[in-house]
Amino acid sequence: METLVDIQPQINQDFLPLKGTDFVELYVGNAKQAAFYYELAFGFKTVAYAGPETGLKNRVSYVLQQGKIRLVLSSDLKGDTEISEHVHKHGDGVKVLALWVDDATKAFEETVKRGAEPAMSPTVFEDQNGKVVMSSIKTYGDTLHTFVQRDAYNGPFLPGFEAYESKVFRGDVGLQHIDHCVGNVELGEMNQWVKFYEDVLGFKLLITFDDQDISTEYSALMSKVVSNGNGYVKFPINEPAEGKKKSQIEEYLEFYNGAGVQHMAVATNDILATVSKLRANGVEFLEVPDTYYEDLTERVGLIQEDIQAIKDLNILVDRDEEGYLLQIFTKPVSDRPTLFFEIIQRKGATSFGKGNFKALFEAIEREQARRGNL
Ligand code: TYF
Ligand code: FE
Repeated sequence: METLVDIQPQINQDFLPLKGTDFVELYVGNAKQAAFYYELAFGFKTVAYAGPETGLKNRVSYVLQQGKIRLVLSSDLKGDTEISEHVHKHGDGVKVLALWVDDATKAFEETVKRGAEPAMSPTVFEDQNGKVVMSSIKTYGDTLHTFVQRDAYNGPFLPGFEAYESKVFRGDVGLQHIDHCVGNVELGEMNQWVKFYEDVLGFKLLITFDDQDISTEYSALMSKVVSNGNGYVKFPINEPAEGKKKSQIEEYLEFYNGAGVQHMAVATNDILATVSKLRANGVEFLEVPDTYYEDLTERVGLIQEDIQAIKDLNILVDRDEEGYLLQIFTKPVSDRPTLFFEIIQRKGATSFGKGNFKALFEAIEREQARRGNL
């Protein structure tokens, strides 16, 4: 006889089980140079390539890896692809947040049945290394979620890509995996995107930050974090809120020409080593004033790291009920004030650094003011 306990897991069965983030694809103006930057500055290594040499007529992609993180950098070759249109409108930016699944056909059918707008119906890609099934749905702005089913594939990335010997790589910086990817959406649209992740992808609302939590003297934003069932995939969604001056989210929306990925948070096991290497490589970070560190111990209690080293590298610290976290934010990685990176090390904490919002947003606003956009 089946008891309620036995059938419960079936009733609650996740209709979209995710194994993690498969890759993040950026459409960029010059993938060759962008690959050089992500190798030498951020410690990624180019491992696969597709382009004219492999049979692609009008586009090129470099696949870079560090830890479990895979970045794909794609460019147009002739000005006649959706890539050049995307780059013209948005500048360099994230096109695809790809999700690793066991069944890309079912992922497509279940999400489209629940209201997702299709971008690519399930398609089999094959080469000598096996086969991959992929499908895509649309999310905010021009961004896509691509479902990747790769259990029958054993090649360097995807069918059509060949292994690439990097001549540029000079060592990693200890980045391990993607912690979360944040989207900025238009004023008033945050809740409908949260509902999209809840209804269409079966995500759960994890945390809400209202404008009281995060308004500074100048600008404000609201943010809600959604997570999938196993917590491997977390997507905070930001929208601008009324402030005294222009919100950092409005600045993003103006320069990106709409909604898109604002930051990718990448995790390390040793943030002191990682940030030292990134700084030595020339990566620029937001700076908080020395006063941030004056009451640090009172605010977060004892931490294992040397406070002086944390301060020298300008790393931020926050604590929640479960532990603490260390984080730091790069300046935008393109000329447009759009995409940036967060480096994060979690020591038990599962939150997003709310205790740092004021210092962080004031640092962002100093940069906004320097750009004349405040
Ligand atoms: O992902 C988060 O929620 C934190 C905080 O413009 C944050 O990293 C939120 C908005 C923002 C920068 C950081
Ligand atoms: Fe973040």
